Amino acid sequence: MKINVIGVPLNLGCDREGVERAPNHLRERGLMKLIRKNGHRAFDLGNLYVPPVSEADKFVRGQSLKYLDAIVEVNNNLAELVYDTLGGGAFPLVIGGDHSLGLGSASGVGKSFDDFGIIWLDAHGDINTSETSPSGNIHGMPLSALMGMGSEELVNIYAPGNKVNPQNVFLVGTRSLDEGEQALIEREQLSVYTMDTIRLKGIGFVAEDIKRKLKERKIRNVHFSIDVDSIDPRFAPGTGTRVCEGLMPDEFKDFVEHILSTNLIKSMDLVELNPELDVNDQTTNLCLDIIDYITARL
Ligand code: 4U7
Ligand code: MN
Ligand code: MN
Ligand code: MN
Repeated sequence: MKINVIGVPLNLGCDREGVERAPNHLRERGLMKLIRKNGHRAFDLGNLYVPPVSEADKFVRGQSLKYLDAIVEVNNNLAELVYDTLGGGAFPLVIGGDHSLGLGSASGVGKSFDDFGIIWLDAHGDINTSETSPSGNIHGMPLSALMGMGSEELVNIYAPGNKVNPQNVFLVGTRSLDEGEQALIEREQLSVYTMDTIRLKGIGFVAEDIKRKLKERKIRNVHFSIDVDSIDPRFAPGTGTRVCEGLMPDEFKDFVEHILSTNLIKSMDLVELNPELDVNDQTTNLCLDIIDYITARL
């Protein structure tokens, strides 16, 4: 398979330094060699340009969202690059950076296919809106905007309106939801597999349940967005928004195995690795191990 690696050194969505260094850090630790070892033709498309910002850009036009203009700009470019990659028959592997990049990558996927689903593996829901967000950080809002909710400027990135049908969105590993996010889940009847559900029924059951729903809804294309904070912080301390009681690395792999076996996964994000917060490169090594595990199954 042809795999295009796209680095997105973006930290404006989490408003904290360190995550922007992850794409180069992973490259320096042998990212491309690892993918090629698994038999792929891998191309490094480099890092997307992130415009410099000042404190004055933090809240523009009275917005409560931080660095809105720069984040819209980066995601618009990312969407086009993902769309071109899919059009060229390649698999986009998007390396963050913070999770606000999910807006661009999934929007690019949305333009490529009539119908697609999203699996969002994350400790958080990332479905806040400008009204419900306790932080103003856009990395907590991408999934709601992709479903057409929240700030118009986020909803209309790359193409006007919502990109994905809420019925085709699957949240997995969830264990930290804000009040407004819980209300949205109930209102939209979202498919959410919390850590409680995973502990109760097992990760294999959860994966099979998602596969069944994808089949039922005749979804042929899925974007897989992986936030490293889905994994328990004992194994992945190098991330900005740690939440305890997360996935064990083996559960993570088990899930990936089930989901990749469908051949429905057409693109992927790996986000929120912060090398500055890491302990002896433990999270970096885990990310490399994850990429190895995944690309061996693509
Ligand atoms: B991540 C948070 F309030 N919900 O909106 C928010 F807890 O991409 C965290 O999943 C968001 O890491 C985390 O700021 C976003 C907070
Ligand atoms: Mn996230
Ligand atoms: Mn998260
Ligand atoms: Mn985070």
